[in-house]
Parts: sequence; structure tokens; C-alpha cells
Amino acid sequence: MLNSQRNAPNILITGTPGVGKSLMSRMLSEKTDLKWVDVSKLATENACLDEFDEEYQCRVLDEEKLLNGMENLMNEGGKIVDYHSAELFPERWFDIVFVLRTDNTILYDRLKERGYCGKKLEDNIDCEIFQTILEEAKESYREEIVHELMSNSLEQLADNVLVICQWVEQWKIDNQQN
Ligand code: DAT
Repeated sequence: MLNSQRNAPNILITGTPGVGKSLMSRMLSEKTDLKWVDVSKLATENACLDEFDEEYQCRVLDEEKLLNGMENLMNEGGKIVDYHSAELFPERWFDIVFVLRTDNTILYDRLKERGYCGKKLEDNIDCEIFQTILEEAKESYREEIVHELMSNSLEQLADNVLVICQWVEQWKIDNQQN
């Protein structure tokens, strides 16, 4: 059993930057007893970032150090992991995976507002057009646990949060430890 150690589920929220992972993770952590793990923030706090990559304008991630630092947290269960890649983590960590999707024009505006421009902006829009993270997720986890969710509007966000909250409650009923 993948989740035999856990008394609450672990959820991965993934997708291209700007699709709304942080906002959804924060809302979920407020509405459930699950804890939000912002992987980019964790990587910075735990000194898992190495030298600066000029092409991608960001620092290179020390993946092994990051994953080792997350292992105990994930084994506890009850975590909402928010990260813009799906292939980094061990499959056994997650009970369900949500890939957030946003229409290109809406995503473009959100990333512009965030100050992205040039190659960084183009690469992220391409990432969404080519469904890169969705494909990654389907290759990294059992397809039946990977779900695509549209996140264009706040209405969609609220609906998605509601459905996930219901799923968490059902998971707890189905996985009660006697
Ligand atoms: P991510 O964590 O995926 O990079 P975010 O949560 O920071 O994205 O959201 C990016 C911006 O878009 C932020 O200003 C909040 C807004 N946003 C997120 N989800 C949204 C939604 N479903 N509808 C409208 N705006 C949304």
C-alpha cells in the first residue's frame, strides 16, 4: 500500500508558473488541516539553490538535498506540495496530483504582471501550450491519480477547492486506521 503510513493524504499541485498553484494551495490549507509546502520557498530556506543559470535567469536546484529534506515531512502525510514540475518527486509520496491549466492569453497577462519578459515569458507560455507539466505528471504518476483542472477564473478556483476538500474528507473515511 502506497499510503499505509499516512493518516492524511499528500497532494501535489503542479502546473506552469502563474496558473494559480500558490493561491489554490493557500486556500486549501485554510479550508483543510493539510499543510502547504511551497517547494520553491523550501529550497531557498534549506539552501538547496546552487549557482545562477544565466540562460534561465534562476539558480540551479540541488535536487537531492531538497528531496532528502522533504522525506520526513512527506512521510507524515497531510501535505499540499506546490511546485512547477511534476517529475522531481518520488511517486510514492502522493495520493493525488492536480495539474492546473490556464488559457494562454490569461496566463500571459498574469506573467507580465509578475514582471516576466523575453525568453522567460516565452518559455513559460510554450510550457503551457505544449502541456509540458501535464505530460510530465502522466509519465511520473499512475494516470488515474492525475487530474487536470482549469484555473482561468476565481469561480473555477473556488469550485476546484470545493471538490478537493470533498476528496480529502472521502480519503480520510476510506483510509481510517482502526
Ligand atoms: P503560481 O503559484 O502557479 O505561480 P499564483 O498562485 O502565484 O500562481 O497565481 C498567479 C497570479 O494569478 C496571482 O496574482 C493570483 C492570480 N490567480 C491565480 N489563480 C487564479 C484564478 N483561478 N483566477 C484568477 N486569478 C488567479
